[in-house]
Amino acid sequence: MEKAPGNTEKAFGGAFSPRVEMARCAVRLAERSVRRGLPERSITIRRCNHIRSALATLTGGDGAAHRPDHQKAQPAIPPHSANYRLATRVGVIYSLAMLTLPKPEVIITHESDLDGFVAGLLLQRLAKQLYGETVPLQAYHYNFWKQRDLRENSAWVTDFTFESRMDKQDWLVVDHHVTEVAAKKAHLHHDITKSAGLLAYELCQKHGLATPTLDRLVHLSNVADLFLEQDPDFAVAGDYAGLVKIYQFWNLHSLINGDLEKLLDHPLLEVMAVKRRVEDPIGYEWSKRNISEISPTVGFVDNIVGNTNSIVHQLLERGATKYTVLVTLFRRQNVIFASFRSRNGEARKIAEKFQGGGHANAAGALLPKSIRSIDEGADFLRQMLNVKAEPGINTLENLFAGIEVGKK
Ligand SMILES: [Mn+2]
Repeated sequence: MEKAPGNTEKAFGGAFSPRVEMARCAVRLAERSVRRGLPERSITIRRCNHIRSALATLTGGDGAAHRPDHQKAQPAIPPHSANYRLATRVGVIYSLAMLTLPKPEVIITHESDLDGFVAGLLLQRLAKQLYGETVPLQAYHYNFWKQRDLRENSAWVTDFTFESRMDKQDWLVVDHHVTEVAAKKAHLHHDITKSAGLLAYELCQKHGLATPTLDRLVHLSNVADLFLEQDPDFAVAGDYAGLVKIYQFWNLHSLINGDLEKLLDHPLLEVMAVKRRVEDPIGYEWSKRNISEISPTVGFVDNIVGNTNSIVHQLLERGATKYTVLVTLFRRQNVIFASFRSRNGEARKIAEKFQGGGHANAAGALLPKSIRSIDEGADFLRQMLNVKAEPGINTLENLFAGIEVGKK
């Protein structure tokens, strides 16, 4: 039986759900803040999240599923409707929260993958749009980032886990890693269901920087970063992600001259597609026969050809190994980099023992500089992960810290 629409239902186009209810509350909250003349900065992370959800609902993001089919093709919200005015109002408030930030002294991103690459370049473009200047971009691997002193008064950080040391006034953090820390001073644009690139792009979209080319690139990067295997673009997305792995962050940046659009349909993707078709099956078969024990649960996958990421993923998915965490090693600028993968959430825990980080099932760490080769790297991992508790050496972390100090 049809229920007569109440005021709320009228205001939100007849759709009614807990989400719409939340959106309505968020709109009230935001409007109240503005009426009271509260500074925009007082719109905290929690409110920002509510507002973002409210916007998604009002602009038909999630509400679309509840609408009858014949309405789906229509614009999400008709201009001049109550919804349109509310959406505009909320959008403006959200933008104001951004505009109260001073120009960042630096934009910092994660060096090791396409997501960091896309997110960093998008934020740089957003800063250019807002402040008319090119803000320098810096990229770090986890280990260096953890040691970096956060001296800037204002900065934007993306694709790094939010930590309390980053909770600074005039700092914006755009990230998707799980965090226990709530932002009290910093602006945090956070959602674990989206890649950092997509979150950065959402901010760009609010400032009129969306283009069909960027839509496509951000989609591909998102599919690759979140490993959305059901997406029809999954294989191609992997080719894009491979570009950063094969050619590396700053080389790729130079090749496209920092112009993200040039990445779309770049001729090097042809190389990536051939590598995927020819190298990956050969690499999978070879690696499957070359897994060695690091600890009872961690296996080291040797890899001589093919996309390591996809080979390791397939080894885990197909249950081709008894190990629950697989580690691969590769050299970057004379440092050995360890990449950990799992399906049971153990990968990050292992990476953290080596001062690294990342996602629960996909994490990485740089090994100490004294480790010169892949073989030494495997031995080092073996030693560190098989340390028996001895008096004086309480934890693996202490042992690792000892090695770092020893170098100085
Ligand atoms: Mn990421």
